[in-house]
Order: sequence, then structure tokens, then C-alpha cells
Amino acid sequence: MTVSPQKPLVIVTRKLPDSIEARLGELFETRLNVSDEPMSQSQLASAMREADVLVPTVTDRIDGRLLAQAGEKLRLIAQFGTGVDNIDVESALSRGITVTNTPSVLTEDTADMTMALILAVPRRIIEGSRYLRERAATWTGWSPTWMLGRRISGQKLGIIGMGRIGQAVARRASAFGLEIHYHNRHAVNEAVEKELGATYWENLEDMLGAMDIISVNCPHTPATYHLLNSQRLKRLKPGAFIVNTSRGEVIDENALARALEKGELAGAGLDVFENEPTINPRLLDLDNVVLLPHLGSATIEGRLEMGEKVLINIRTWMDGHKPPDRVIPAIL
Ligand code: 8YV
Repeated sequence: MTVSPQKPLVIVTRKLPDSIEARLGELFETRLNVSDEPMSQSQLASAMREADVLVPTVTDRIDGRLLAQAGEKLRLIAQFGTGVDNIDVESALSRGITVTNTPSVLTEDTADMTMALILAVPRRIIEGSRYLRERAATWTGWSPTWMLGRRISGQKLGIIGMGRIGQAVARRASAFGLEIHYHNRHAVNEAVEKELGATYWENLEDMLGAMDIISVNCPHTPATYHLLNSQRLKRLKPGAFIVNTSRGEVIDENALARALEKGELAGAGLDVFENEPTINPRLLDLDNVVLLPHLGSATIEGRLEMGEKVLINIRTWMDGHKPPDRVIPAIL
């Protein structure tokens, strides 16, 4: 590994917490993005021509074309985030560029947000709140049959992707009385399955047809792109709900909008979208959909811990060691 003897130039593509930026400045030569405006592809290309280390986020598309234009010096891409589907990791590695991410520190926050959506959609929390904000003056008070949602307890929750976040969701959901089911490439180990009271479904189609609520918690990879396509969405029960805090691309968003419009699904809670930051207008028109602006990991604590991981990854790399959070394609 060739690390220049002087401080490496670290270019950060978005505004990070002040204390993280201050520490980056102490340790490295840094170029920060004070305005927080996302970089264009040509700005990214020029950053990658100059930097030793790039610190991108989910909003930067680091594809093969961009990597082909990277400067000789670029040796580390230290993603501020866990998902790396915005980076062509194989291409980076083939050019000798190490890629790191920030796993684990977002698990509990993302699971909390998932649980919030699992509660919010069937119980119509956002719809009720919107009603009062917009029509408080016309509210006539409690009614025995008005704005009824669906009971959470006793429902079957099907988790797609039983990694760290999926398991953290299962723990929360089981405390709310949900029955835990999951689909994953492999069953998790028996002790974990037992602790979570979780049932493994090797066949996704079979699980979909038997669930009341689906939670998407797998990463977006070529294998999971449009995993929930229109055919699979059709397997769901008409009264089923879908929650997604992973990546929009895992669900065919147009097919989802169509199913929701036709009443083939009861509702959806979406924190992520297929073409962020563009939101499918069809989703905006639906009352049975809760939309959040990618807030899954948006806590102050989480962002500081992510920054800390970025610092550690860059620093270990700079010292000539293998950074702890290297992304290895086999486990993507
Ligand atoms: C991050 C996320 O905040 O880490 C992830 O994978 O989805 C987000 O919650 C974002 O990716 C920052 O790059």
C-alpha cells in the first residue's frame, strides 16, 4: 500500500457533524463541503482526480465510469454510511482502491424507525395527525367507527433480510406481540432463531403469501434489485402492509404504487425510494402510505458514531494497516 508521507488529502462530499469535521482537519488535509450541496458527477470526478481519500455518502453515485477517471492517488473510499450500493465496489477494488463503510452503528436507530413505521401505517398515526392539523376546527370528537386501523399484536411479520438490522427489528416486533418470520439467503443460527422465536422461509414467495406485514431489511445488490416485483407483490394478502427502511430499489416502486392504488395492499411505510430524492407522485397521492425522507439512521448519536468510524478507517489505512470496516464483495 502506498500512502504518501505527508498528510493525505481527504475530500468529504457532504457536510458532516462539526466535531467530526474538526477531527478530520486535525488528522488530515481536508476539503469539506460547507454548503452541503450534493456534488455533481463532474465535481465528484474532479474530487476523485485530486484526493487520496474520498468520503462519500449515499447521495454520491461512484460508478465504474467515474472510477475510471480517478487519479492515481485515490486509494481509499471511506463511505459515511453502511449501504454501499452507490459505489461500484468491484471496480474500485480492481483499481486497488479500498472501500470502507460504517456498519453496526446504525442498526438500532434504523430498527427503531422500522418499528415506528410498522406501528404508524396500520394504526394510521400520520393520517390522524394530518387530519387534526388540517381540519381541527371541523373535528366533532371521538367516534366508535371512525379512522379504525388494524391491530398490531398477533400479526405475522415477514422480515426480508435477517442481518443485523433485521434481527434488531425482530426483537422490537416480538415485544409488540408480532409473530416473527423471515426470508434470508441462509437461515440464521439456531440460537438466534430461538431467541427471536423466528420462523425461516427458504422460499420468499411462500412467505409473502402468509404474512400480514412485510419489512424490507436486506441491502440493495444486483440480486435484490426489484426483489419485490409486481409478481411477488401480487402474492401478498390484500390486507397486507409493507415497510421499507433499506433501499427503494429493492421494491419495484411503480408496481407498489399500482397495488396500493388498486387496494391490493392495505398500506406502506417508506423511508427510502427508488429514485431519491425524487418521490414517485403516485405515492404522494395515497393516504395509506407513510413517507419519510430517508430518516432511518438520522440521530445525532448515530451520525457521530458514523463519523468516528470514518476517522478510524482512514487513520488505520494511513498508518499502513487494514481498516476495520473494509467492504468485501463476497459478503455484499
Ligand atoms: C445513511 C443508510 O445515513 O447507511 C446507510 O446505508 O441508509 C443511511 O441511513 C446514508 O447511507 C449515509 O450515506
